Amino acid sequence: MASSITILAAILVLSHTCQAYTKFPDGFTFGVATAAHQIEGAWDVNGKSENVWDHLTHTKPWMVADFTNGDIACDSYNRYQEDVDELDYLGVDFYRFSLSWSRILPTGRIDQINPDGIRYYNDLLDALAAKNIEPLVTLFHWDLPQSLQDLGGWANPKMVDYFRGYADVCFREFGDKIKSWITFNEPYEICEDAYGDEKKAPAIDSHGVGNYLCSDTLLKAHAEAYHLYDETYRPTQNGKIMISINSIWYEPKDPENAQQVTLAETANQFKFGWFAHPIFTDKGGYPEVMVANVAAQSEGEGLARSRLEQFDDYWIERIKGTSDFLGINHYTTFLVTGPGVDPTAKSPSWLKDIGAVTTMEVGGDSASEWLRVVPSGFANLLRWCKKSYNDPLIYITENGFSDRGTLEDYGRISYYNDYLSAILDVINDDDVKVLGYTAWTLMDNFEWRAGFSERFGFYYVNITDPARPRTPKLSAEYYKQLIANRELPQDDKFKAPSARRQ
Ligand code: PNW
Repeated sequence: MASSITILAAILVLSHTCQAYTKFPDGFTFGVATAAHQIEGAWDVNGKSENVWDHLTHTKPWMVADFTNGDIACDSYNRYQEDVDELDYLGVDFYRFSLSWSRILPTGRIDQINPDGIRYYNDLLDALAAKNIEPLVTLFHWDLPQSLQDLGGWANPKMVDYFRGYADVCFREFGDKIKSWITFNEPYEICEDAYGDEKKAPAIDSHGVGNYLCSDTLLKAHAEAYHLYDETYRPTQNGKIMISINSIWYEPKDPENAQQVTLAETANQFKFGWFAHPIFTDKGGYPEVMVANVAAQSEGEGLARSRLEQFDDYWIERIKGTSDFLGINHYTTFLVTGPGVDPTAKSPSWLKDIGAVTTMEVGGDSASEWLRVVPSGFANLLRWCKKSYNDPLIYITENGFSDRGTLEDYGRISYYNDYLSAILDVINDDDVKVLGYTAWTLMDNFEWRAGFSERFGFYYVNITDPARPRTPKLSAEYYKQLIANRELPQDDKFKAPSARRQ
């Protein structure tokens, strides 16, 4: 008897571990994402002013790997109908794109509204509506008007008012057509990469200082835009508004090593928690370990105050709860190997403040140095978000894979398949509430400082041809079939020839 129970239990465990879910729940939605500066081009056309990426790429062209820029990009300003036709071909439920602040408000402020900017986005929104594609619209995807950067950009507290003004114009002009808004795309990348480092424009590199000034302003600006929408526009427009936070998920290299486990948690608090803790926890404010570490480091540097200013009670309350969903952008996982200062860390810096050494030696590779293929890390991140943030409703607002631009992109298909399978696992086994998924990206586009050398698209874009022809890759067929059937495609044709059944 005992042995038959053991056998039964073994069979159950075995069937459970072997089980791969393939079917998405009813109501789960699929989309693709882009961002204005990465696709639109027309950088100085019809009233648009210079943004920080125009400025960086024009004044320091060597800062982009292949010396390309966003001047023309995919020419979506002129070819948006082609974009919509491609979206229609894929069969997506929604399209995530961003608005160009400097196209709508050339001074950055509300004193001057550019009618052509309003027209352009209305045309795009009408073209989407004609195909029944829902817009999911990001207010800020990194392309700050240069005039506002000249005043200090996100390190200037006045930006709270400027952002609120810009959001107000967008809600008023487009709110009848847009029911889903994202305030900021990836605050970590904005604050750390652009103000604490020079990985993104405006490349201020005020490590350990500018990054924390930025987060203070950005979180307040986010909260003000949320409350403005909630109080003034939601009653008539009935939409939703959220923030999209990027995570590199950190795991201990050795899960049995208690110190590595603790340090991985610290790293996740510094990365995801920096922006999620103030918004999605009951307590609010920055994560405790972050407050403590930066205070200790600052003291060691002989400073009278911490480089990380804490929010006062007013702002803690004002920021808490200001996102209808948790938007997650996720690509990759790093491993924590031990305590200490990462060899690449500047002093002072966010990285040094963490106090952990990490390695990217995990999973398969991509064309992007930072992007390792670790689907299990995605599942762990999602479980951690459920636990850490009161079981939030989650949208995956970006996920994707880079190569150098092949049409038979088996690496991309296998990445999507394995990361989507990780989502199905946590939905089914852990009741994580993931409601929708956004693939990055519709077509190869201006990949910031990597230019066009790293390609993430479902469509290949030939940037040497002025017509910017777009060609669907095999992954486009994969995603189309996935969306049509709401199920992970099993066909052999989507597997690399070496992985096919004989
Ligand atoms: C995102 N990471 O950036 C951006 O939102 C997109 O504009 C960009 O094109 C896309 O991902 C691909 O890079 C990220 O280090 C930057 O984990 C860095 C990371 C993730 C996303």
